[in-house]
Amino acid sequence: MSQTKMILDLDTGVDDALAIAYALGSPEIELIGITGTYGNVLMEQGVHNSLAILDLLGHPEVPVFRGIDHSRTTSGFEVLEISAFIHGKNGIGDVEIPPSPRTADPRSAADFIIESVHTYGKDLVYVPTGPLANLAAAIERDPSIKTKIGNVVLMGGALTVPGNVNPFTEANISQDPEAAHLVFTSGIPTVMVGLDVTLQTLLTYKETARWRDLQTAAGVFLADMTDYYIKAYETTAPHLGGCGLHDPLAVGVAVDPSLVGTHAINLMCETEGPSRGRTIGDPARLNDPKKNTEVCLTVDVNRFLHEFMSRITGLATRA
Ligand SMILES: [Ca+2]
Repeated sequence: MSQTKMILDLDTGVDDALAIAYALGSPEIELIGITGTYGNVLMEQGVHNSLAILDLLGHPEVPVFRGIDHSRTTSGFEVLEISAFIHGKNGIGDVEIPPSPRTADPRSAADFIIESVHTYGKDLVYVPTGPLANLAAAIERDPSIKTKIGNVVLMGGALTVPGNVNPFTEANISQDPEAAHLVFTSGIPTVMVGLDVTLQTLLTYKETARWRDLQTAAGVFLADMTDYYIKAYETTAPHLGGCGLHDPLAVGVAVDPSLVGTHAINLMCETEGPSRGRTIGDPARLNDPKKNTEVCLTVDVNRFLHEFMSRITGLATRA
């Protein structure tokens, strides 16, 4: 089987960690690298987490790259209190795991993205689950990647539902609306896996108990970390009855697009006024027959949950 090459771009919190596990547990995918961004945690903490999680899950061969650590309109970044509440101070539910003896690759995230697009072309899928800062930087540095890359499947945004930062904007997009606008209007092919679908795919203690029962280091880690996240959801969104599987759904869609139903649209991101950070149709390209973005609006919840559990449980049994 020829494997799709995947780069994950992560602000490694709890659901990012589950996205790593989903990718590593998918035989259709070769995870060729993780690029680091900021959001749930500081970029450096995310890189630290990604290295440690890759080692724990039995894949120390996957390189990790430092990325941009704040938005293009700010001089720095501080983790929001709500992010620390949802993901824990260390980003992975305050669960302690051994730090990796490895360090980040010396190349920058943007350089690795550009290099990978030129090496793998249409066989490469890039999955960002934080702000779109690294991809925006890569497009600015080498615009030729826009037509050469296979696909960009991003977790972020909201089209038919309100945002989760305010009624207009979703957390990842809100971290750098200018970067999101640059990506959406660049012509690069994107699939938006936003709150429209990720708040339909929920995980409960029933599923995490299966991982703990494996009695492997990976199984216990995934269960303890995710339980912290589910507990936070009981406070922040008690009506849901579980935690949202945001980032893993983006990996799931990258592996198998038939899990979702999509709407083709040319998107933009508003950068001014109270609706700053809103992902919405671009009126200037309404009549352009070529649509650059597929927005996920429906998801086969049961089939996704089955894929999620079987892939991650399989990986955690071995690791
Ligand atoms: Ca993320």
